[in-house]
Amino acid sequence: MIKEKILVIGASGQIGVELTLALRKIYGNASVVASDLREENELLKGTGPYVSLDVMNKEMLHVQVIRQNITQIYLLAAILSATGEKNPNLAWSLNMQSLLNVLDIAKEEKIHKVYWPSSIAVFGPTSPKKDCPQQTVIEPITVYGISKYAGEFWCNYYHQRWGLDVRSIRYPGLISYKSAPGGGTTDYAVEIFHEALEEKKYDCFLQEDTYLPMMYMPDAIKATLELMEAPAEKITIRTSYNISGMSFSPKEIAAEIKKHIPEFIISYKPDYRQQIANSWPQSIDDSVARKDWGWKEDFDLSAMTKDMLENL
Ligand code: VAH
Repeated sequence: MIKEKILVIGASGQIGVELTLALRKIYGNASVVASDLREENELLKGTGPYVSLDVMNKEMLHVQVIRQNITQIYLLAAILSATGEKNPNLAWSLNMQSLLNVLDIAKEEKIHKVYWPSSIAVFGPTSPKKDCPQQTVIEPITVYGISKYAGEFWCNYYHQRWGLDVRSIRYPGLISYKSAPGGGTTDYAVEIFHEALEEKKYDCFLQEDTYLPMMYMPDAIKATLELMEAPAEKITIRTSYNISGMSFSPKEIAAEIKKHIPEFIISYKPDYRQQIANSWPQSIDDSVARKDWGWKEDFDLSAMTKDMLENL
């Protein structure tokens, strides 16, 4: 059996840290090369090899893939929805060129598998708000959503045209205690825990009744690994899979936190991110992922809140 050697690009980010640690548990520390433009995240130090890598430098990336005998690539580097609206050209350039660099090198070096995350941010105001299906009207209004939707079709193209085994998941908003999120509209759902513990209060940048699809990071990591380990013949979606964990509003997560911190109070000061949130679905239909590769979430709002507060 060929020994797998995995390159994680964007390993110091919110998903990258936890995915790198999970992959090292499965494949062994030395078999998972973590890389990022930023310096190594504290949680990764001492757990395996780390290289400084700019995914926009295609030649450098190609050299690393050959030199390290890479057989799988996880590309997690991206500019998210809120930051992307402040710098649309950079968001488009980074989110698209990084993917095109990886897909092209993966084709040339016959990489066994590629993983690239999309997002429920691909859906726009004309998509169904409740139980938004895998296939539906999809008209994103953020640069982040546009880049993720375009990227889905590039993944599908490389699979159809050259047989590249590239797989993808449309993540909901992700909540974790190990690593900070970076520039997303759903980041309030992480900030609120830190503020509740430190300040016993939180000024939320979304309105109280803003329902959004969310997921606890352990479930997102589980889904990613289950998708990547599923037999290729079970994969019927080569753009990107809808998955769902839970949906909640700021009011609901605040009420759940108050069960543990009774004195916690929340106030609402919506900003430009409210318009982004309003354009997304409130809940997602993930029946195709459940059928194709047995997806099922473990955490609901109550279980996540308990686990977050215990670990922070
Ligand atoms: C963002 N956390 O807020 C990301 C996510 C569904 C949202 O893609 O931009």
